[in-house]
Amino acid sequence: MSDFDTVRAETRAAVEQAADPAALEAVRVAVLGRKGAVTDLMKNLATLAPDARRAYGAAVNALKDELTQLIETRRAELGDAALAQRLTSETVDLSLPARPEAQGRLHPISQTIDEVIAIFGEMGFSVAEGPDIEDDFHNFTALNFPEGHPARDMHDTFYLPDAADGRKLLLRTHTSPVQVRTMMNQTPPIRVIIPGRTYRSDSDQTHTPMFHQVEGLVIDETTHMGHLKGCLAEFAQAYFEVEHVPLRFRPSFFPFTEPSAEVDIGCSRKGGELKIGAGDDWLEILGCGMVHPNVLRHCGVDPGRYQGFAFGMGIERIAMLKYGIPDLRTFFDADLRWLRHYGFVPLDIPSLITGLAR
Ligand code: 2U9
Repeated sequence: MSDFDTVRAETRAAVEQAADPAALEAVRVAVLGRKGAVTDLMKNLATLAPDARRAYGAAVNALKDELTQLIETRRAELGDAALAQRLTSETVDLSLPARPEAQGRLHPISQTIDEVIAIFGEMGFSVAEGPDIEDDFHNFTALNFPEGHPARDMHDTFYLPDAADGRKLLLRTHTSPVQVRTMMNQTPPIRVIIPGRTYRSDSDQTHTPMFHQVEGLVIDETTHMGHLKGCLAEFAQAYFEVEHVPLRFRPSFFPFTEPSAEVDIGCSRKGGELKIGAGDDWLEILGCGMVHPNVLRHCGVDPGRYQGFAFGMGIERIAMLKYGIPDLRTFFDADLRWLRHYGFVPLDIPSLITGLAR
């Protein structure tokens, strides 16, 4: 066997045996490096007769190219194999949280608002917002509160100094002025909910000067009380996460709706435990009604063509019922131990598909 054949055969064997890129690199150095086998062959050139040198040199170069090719092919194979191995051994679980569980907690008010938005959002409602500082037109007059109505009284409403243009300014006592603004700025059909802060000069065990409401408004040409009832039934079932919730509509009065009703849901209070959706007891959760024609007129909506329903509920109240929070005033204590107990993990975003709350 010629030296060429020996180098070729030994290199082939070594390349085949090289199990990883480092071993292959060692083979390359041993064969093609400065002190390698091919370089050694080249050194024989000096011992040859001048006319034999050309053929010999060409043969060494051909061998060098051949072995280089061999090594590079093997290098590519090893790379592919390493990648395939990583792809099968390393898996990425895309359902894992991106970060360790957050330390902070969402306040039950924020959580409840997010849940309400998820439910009405699924029914096609948009969320509208408006200012906390209002004027008496949007908060009272447009809503059919007569002059001298007790709700306008200093005792219930936080008034601010009058605006430069003479408007009476106040902290909104309900989120209803946002529906007024929505009707004045949009044309029906309208489907909005308005979650937000409201203010009343009232403070005792069951009232705080600032509290949260969510109100809803639907205006269209043929909207009727059947739609109102279906919408609220759908909401109650989704929010309290029970198959069926009995609803009871009790006649009531609000200046801005006619007819008006207060809505109770069926529950049981056996053994001191509140169960929603079963039993023979009732629990008030919200107020509602058909929007009063005077309100539509004030908001630039033709009551001869359009009608609609509205509803309102207290966020604290529905949060207390769902999450068993016994005392309203603890919502506003900024007590971190309370928040750790009743709060929610920020990235568990409520949706009807993944669930409202964990
Ligand atoms: C417009 C027309 C009608 C909103 C409504 C209620 C009934 C209601 C209370 C629930 C508990 C307030 O937080 S609470 O004290 N709300 O009973 N709210 S109908 O009706 C509107 C609103 C805006 C233009």
